[in-house]
Amino acid sequence: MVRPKVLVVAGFDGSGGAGVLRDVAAITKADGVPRVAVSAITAQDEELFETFRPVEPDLLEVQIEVAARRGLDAIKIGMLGNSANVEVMARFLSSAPCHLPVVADPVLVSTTGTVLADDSTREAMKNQLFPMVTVLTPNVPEAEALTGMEVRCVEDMIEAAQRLMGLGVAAVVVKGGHLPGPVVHDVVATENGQIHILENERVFGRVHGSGCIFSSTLAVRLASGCGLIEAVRLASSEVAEEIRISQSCAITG
Ligand code: PXL
Repeated sequence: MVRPKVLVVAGFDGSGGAGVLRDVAAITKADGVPRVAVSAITAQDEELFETFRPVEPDLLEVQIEVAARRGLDAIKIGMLGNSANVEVMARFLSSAPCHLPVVADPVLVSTTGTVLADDSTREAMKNQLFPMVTVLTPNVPEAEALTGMEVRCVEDMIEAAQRLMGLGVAAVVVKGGHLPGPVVHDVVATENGQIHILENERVFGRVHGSGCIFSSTLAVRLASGCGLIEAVRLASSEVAEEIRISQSCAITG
C-alpha cells in the first residue's frame, strides 16, 4: 500500500520531547509520510517550559494550504496556541474532504504545568474544532478540564467520553494512563453510542510526548484503513514500546 500522507498541525518543541518533532518521528515509524504546519514555537525541555508564541494565523493558514496541496490521507492536530489558530484549523477542516480521518489531541497544559490553551482557546476548540474531528484523544486531566467533571475510575472515563461526544466529535478515546493501578484502561466512545474498554498491562516509566506518539500513530493507522479499535490498540502498544525504549536509554545512559 502507498504510504499515507499525514498532516501534523502542532507546536514545535526543539528538545524533540513533544510537538511536531515527536509527531514526525511517530508517523515515520508507523510508515506514514509526515507533512507539517507549525502552529506555535515553544522553548522547553523535559524539566522546564520557558515560553511559547503562537505563529500568526495567516502564516499557519498558508502552511496548511501548501502542505495539503499534493493531497492528504489524514490530519493530526496537537497544540494550536490560540483561538485565532483554532479558527484557521476549523476553517480548513470545513473545506477538507469529509472522509479524511482527523485526530485531535486536545493539548491544554504542558507536562511541566504551563497552560498551552487559555480559556478562549479552549472555548474555540470545543465550539469550532471538535465538531469537525473524527477522533478526540484526551488523557484524564484533559478530559476533566474539558468536561468540568472529576475522573477517578473507568465509569467516570465513560461518562466523560459521553459528555465529549456531546460536543459533536465522531469518536472519543479517553486514555487512562494517569489513573493508578497495574492495568491501564482506554475508553473508546463511538457515534452509534457504543463504548469499548481496552485494557493494557501498565508499562512503568514515562516518555515526554506520549500523547503526540499516540495520536500520530492513530492517524497513520486510520489512514491505512484500520478500524478505530484496532488503530487504538496499535497506538497504545507504540506508546508502551517508546516508554520501554526510554527506560532502557535511562538505565544504560
Ligand atoms: O504533550 C503535549 C504537548 C504537545 N505539543 C507541544 C507541547 C506539549 C507539552 O508540553 O509542548 C508543543
